[in-house]
Amino acid sequence: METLRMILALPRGGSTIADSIDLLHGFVIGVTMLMSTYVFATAAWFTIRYHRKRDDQLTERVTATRRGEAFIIAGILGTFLLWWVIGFRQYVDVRDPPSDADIVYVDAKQWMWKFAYADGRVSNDVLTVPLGRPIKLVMISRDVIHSFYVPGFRVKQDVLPGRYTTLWFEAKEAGTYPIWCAEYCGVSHSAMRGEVRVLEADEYARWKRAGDAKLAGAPPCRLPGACGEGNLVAEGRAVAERRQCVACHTLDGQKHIGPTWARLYGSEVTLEDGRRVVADDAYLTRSMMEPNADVVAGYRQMMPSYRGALSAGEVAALVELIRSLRDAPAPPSGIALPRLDVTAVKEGGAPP
Ligand code: HEC
Ligand SMILES: [Cu+2]
Repeated sequence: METLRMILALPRGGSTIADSIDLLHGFVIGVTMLMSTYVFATAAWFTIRYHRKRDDQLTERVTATRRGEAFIIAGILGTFLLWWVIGFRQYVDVRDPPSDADIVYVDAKQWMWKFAYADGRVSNDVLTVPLGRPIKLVMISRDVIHSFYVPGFRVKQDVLPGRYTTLWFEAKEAGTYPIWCAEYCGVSHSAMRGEVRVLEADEYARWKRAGDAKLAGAPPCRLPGACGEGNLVAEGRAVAERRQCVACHTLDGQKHIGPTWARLYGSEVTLEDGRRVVADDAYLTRSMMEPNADVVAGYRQMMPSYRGALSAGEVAALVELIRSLRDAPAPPSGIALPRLDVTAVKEGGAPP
């Protein structure tokens, strides 16, 4: 396996899925090489064995037995199906992030990667993550299609303008792993590089503390309950106020013009057309950008579209806020709680 990795010039596999991906990769290459060697050897042998010796010589009639044919068909089909079974299981692993993964928001643009962490930290081109923790990236592009590729982790995902895609990995070895953009995206495409820095737990804690000192200078949380939850959540509350989301949505579980955000994240939502969808990051962002696409059952379509109106950072903050409310306690029934900011918004009015 190690030799094959060297021949193919692959970097060491630093993520939990890397070894199984390499194993399938090696298996496919091994079988293909073996089969092509067999085909070429047979061709060479036939060339010698059935070489025409006289001008009027006719080739012998060669027939295969039924059993031989069945064996070959079953063998080839079986091999392909085996690849598929292994590959499908890996695909499910790669596509399905663990539910406790830490989320990092990725904003790609010509020609850099911007990372926003749940606690309010941001960084350019360098993604710092702890060792042995699943990390889920929620990614969007500001301009053209990019592709987030970390060869050392054996993961790659297109990053599209106007649509959120996700990718997850868990590093199993500390170190730095190069990030490449794997989709030609303009003049400096080849310079669109970054790196993932994987730190051991104590080093990561030190890195976080250094960042906290810097974040201490950030504006304090203005809303009750936001303090101590991490700054992106506080930021989300500020954005929800500023953008008047709270004119229609509550954070405390009460129904208003729109559905409440409490316990929304990860729940199953029934839509007007009968579909049931899970409220994940992609659904939430789509709800903001294309509110007409998934209208929640029991509500009128009156939410304005925020496409182009919200920056990627604001969207990340809003999603993080909604995520922080997933375990919010049920509201005391029948008692109207004071709401954050009740501002009358014209029906279907444009966002301020
Ligand atoms: C004019 C009132 C109004 C405003 C302002 C508004 N929304 Fe909505 N929103 C709604 C209504 C009504 C629905 C339910 C119908 C639908 O899905 O379109 C909804 C649905 C949603 C959903 C899906 C909720 C679910 O239960 O599945 C999300 C997420 C959402 N809004 C986020 C936002 C964000 C973020 C903002 C501010 C940037 C915002 N909304 C501003 C009225 C509003
Ligand atoms: Cu790119």
